[in-house]
Amino acid sequence: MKHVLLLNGPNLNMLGRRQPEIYGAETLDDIIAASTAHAQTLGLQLEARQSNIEGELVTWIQQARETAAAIIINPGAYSHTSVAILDALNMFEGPVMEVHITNIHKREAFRHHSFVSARADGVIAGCGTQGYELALSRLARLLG
Ligand code: DHK
Repeated sequence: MKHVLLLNGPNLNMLGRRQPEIYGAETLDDIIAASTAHAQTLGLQLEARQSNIEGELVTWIQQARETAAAIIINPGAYSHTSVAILDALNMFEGPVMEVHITNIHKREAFRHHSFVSARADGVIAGCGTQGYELALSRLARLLG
């Protein structure tokens, strides 16, 4: 089974309690459970991690070079600031899908640019938490 690393960045551990009118009522645990089930139907094995710390995300991406066939990442606010996460992803050889729960292009101007998009093979924004399942379906296709 191909291994997919699902990374969520800062404040996404607060989903369900964090501005639910913007981010929805589902918790990160709900998302991970639904994503794990969907991954199984696609013949993929999912490993989910979340951190509020940029360097921790960078380290996990570096380690994924040895352990994962693909990465799904919602970098949270680091999307808009982190060259370090972009650099780490540029060292990863498999497909990368970038997910944003909200449509970042419909929000404040500072959310319109994502450094990660310069590396991502696909970007899903504004599909709510379903975006994670869409990303998995795309990866199943890309991984063949
Ligand atoms: C999540 C965040 O935490 C924000 O900082 C981004 C993204 C948008 C999301 O839509 O999932 O700007």
